[in-house]
Amino acid sequence: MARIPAPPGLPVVGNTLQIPSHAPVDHFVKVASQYDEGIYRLEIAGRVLVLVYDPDLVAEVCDESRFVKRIGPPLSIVRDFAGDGLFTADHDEPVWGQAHRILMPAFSQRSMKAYYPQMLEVAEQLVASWAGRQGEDLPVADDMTRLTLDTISLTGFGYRFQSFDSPELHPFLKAMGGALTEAMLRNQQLPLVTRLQRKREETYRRDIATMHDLVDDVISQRRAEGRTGSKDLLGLMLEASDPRSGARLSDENIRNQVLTFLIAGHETTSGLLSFALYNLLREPHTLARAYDEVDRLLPDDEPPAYETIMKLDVIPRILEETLRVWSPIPLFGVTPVETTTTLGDYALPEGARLAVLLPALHRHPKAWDRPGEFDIDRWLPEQRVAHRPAAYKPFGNGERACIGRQFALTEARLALALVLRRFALSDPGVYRMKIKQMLTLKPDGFTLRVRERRAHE
Ligand code: MNH
Repeated sequence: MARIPAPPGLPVVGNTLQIPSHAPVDHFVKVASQYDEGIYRLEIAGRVLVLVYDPDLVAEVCDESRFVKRIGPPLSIVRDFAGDGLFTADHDEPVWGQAHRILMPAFSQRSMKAYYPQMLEVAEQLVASWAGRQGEDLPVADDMTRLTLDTISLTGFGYRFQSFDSPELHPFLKAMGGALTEAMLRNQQLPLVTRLQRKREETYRRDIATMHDLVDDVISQRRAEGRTGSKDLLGLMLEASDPRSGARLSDENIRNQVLTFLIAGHETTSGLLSFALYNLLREPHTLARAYDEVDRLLPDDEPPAYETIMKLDVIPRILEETLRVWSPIPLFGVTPVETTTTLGDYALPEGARLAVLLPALHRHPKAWDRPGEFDIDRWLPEQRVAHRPAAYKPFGNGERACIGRQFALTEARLALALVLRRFALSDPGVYRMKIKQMLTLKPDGFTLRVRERRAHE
């Protein structure tokens, strides 16, 4: 048996103080570059965390008979506000399976087609907003957040944020940012220390209350409308029952799911679109191919049909390659089941939790040629078959993988297609990538400028 390599830490606090609490992943990736083994361990606030990024070891970690999703830090902290919603439920919590089975139909291809008119409505608001701000420095991540928040709330719950009507982001987003950042911080604190921070605790509780108030507003608005038979997420949650057990979701669980979807359903897609635009500005050759594609498939000013968006080929490959190079969710955690004591040749420390470290996995030289190069042709069908399945996990793994994958990709394809059909993009300064982490990753302070590609009469 081999020992898992470990950077030296200090007595009691282990590696905790080495990890900058506002940018833990940045640190994890730096350390990863020092361990070719593709695995190392850290001790954070008294717990052992094993980081894994060797593609063969990750393939083992993805075996769901040996490793499962158990909620521990930081998701146990997110559970303070997302409760037993899908993202923060344990794998053996019955309500996870019930909600999963009730909601799956809402993520079928047919459902995507049903959401499409509303996705289009919001994407057109983005384009209209940018058309009115040509030549200005546009805050990319903020505007992508407006797009994705409005899209999930309108399609999922029939609720309108109308974010493009306001120069300020909705208070929900500030509360969410505060709570997620606090969860990240607490992840590295001993519980005793957390308890001593009275002021922070107050702010944290206030942020959670702000989010819950919004959720209650979403639900009560639907109840007031008395709209029954609606097949959107909220309609299913209020009316459908689990096909296996016949169980209905409790009011408390529905609240948790609504908040879960409001957060999980926008934050990551916003990151994906922001990173995609960043990549396009740096890859003029790829950008030119994307322009060619929209000019060919969306030749006029008409709103594109769902079928047209499904025919896109270059834009989806831009999204896939963006998710390889910049995954908005940079890691996901698993726990060995009781009978699992080893990984590869390594003995797993008792009680250890594991995390698949995506930035290091997605650029691992064992799995990827020219890993640092942005190359959308890796995703051509004939090249794709050669990929190792475990070397690309932007949506997580197995039954706990992302339920919103098709939703995110449909929404992102449409938004990029509409933006590229209308605008030429340019970088006002020379933006240097600076990651902002609030559990998920986004480019911080990234702006771009647009001007119309064709004259509109
Ligand atoms: Mn999503 C789980 C990435 C968009 C709703 N999502 C996950 C996981 C990853 C992930 C990774 C697994 C986390 C874990 O193992 O702990 N999600 C993404 C990315 C995008 C994304 C990279 C966009 C790009 N997610 C979306 C959208 C929605 C959504 C859009 C909703 C409409 N995601 C979820 C939910 C879960 C999840 C809900 C939890 C699923 C479960 O465990 O049942």
